[in-house]
Amino acid sequence: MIIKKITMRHLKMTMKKPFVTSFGSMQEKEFFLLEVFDENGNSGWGESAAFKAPWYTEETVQTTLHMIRDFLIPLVLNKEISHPDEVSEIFATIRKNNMAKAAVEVAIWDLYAKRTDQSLSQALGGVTEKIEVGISIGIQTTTEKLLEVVSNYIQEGYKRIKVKIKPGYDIEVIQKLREAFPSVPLMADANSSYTLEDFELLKQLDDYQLMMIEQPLANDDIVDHAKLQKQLNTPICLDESILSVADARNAIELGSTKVINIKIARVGGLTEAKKIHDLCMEKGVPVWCGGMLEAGIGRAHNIALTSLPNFTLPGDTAGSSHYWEEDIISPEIVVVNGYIEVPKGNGIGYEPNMKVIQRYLLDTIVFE
Ligand code: OSB
Ligand code: MG
Repeated sequence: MIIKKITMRHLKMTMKKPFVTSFGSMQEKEFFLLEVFDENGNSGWGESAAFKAPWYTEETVQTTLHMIRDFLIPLVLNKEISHPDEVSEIFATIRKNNMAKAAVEVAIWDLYAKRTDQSLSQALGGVTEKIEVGISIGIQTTTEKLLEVVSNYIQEGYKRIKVKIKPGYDIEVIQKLREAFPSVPLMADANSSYTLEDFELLKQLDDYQLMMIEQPLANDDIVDHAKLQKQLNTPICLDESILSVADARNAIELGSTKVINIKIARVGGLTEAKKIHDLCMEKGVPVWCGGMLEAGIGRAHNIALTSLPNFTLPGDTAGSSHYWEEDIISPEIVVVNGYIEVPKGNGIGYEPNMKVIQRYLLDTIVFE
């Protein structure tokens, strides 16, 4: 296929409620939609994930714009690409900037699936017809409020509960949750807010049968995580530390992680995500799909990826209505009894809803 034209739309949406982590509170989501056209007028869609501020990785909305517009689009525009796996090779001359790369790459995957008359799930080698859905809950104002929120999600059928923890908001919270919900699949995400000096505290988590603790230590560490995992019964799941299949291999070999959270954006696209999935499968390390508070296009890509066989743990991709009054795709993504059905239509299997997109649109750039 030849990439003939790319439309880059800048959107700003407001979430139903703020999402609070150890870094602060987020309610506005600004991102880009990439629509990539081939020579026959087919088009594929991608959504960028970086936030306004560089608290999760170093990328931001503005760095994404710069990289996509000035470096990545010129590398693919009017180029012949026979398979989307080639895109990450073309982008390899550009260091890091994984979220910018992923936004373009996933659009080319969708385009490829549509051209070849298959669902994105099929194109990736997906095997499951429905995926298990967990929920990630931000920090709440009081523990009572958290217990109430968790109870509602359990009643809605979510398959596992993930709560954010940080120094000063940890053991007591987990203890109260365990008391109230003795058998619910429960995990905690620290987003790198501890160091090895907190070992005694982290060790106490072993008393609460957590499925895993996500990214307790530094975002760029695997050595201290290995030391911690040796002393901890609770499995460690790395998120921020894994930016590539090479990182995954190193972390597994070192014993730094027993589970991996795969986010398409963090690892630079679907080809790299699939490589990490395949490596983990070979090594007996289960994976699940993380989230970036995406709108519908990003969610659709997550769902297709999650249909691969080693995604054996519930992911963070909730339904559209969890975050949005109205999502930018049609139909919206719905969770039924804790499952999302993997769409069978071509490509991502959801249509961009142009009326809704128009409402949130700040700006459009066309490259041809
Ligand atoms: O660490 O997984 C994370 C949200 C923003 C940034 C990082 C993370 C998260 C979440 C929520 O946990 C994922 C989601 O619901 O999309
Ligand atoms: Mg995380």
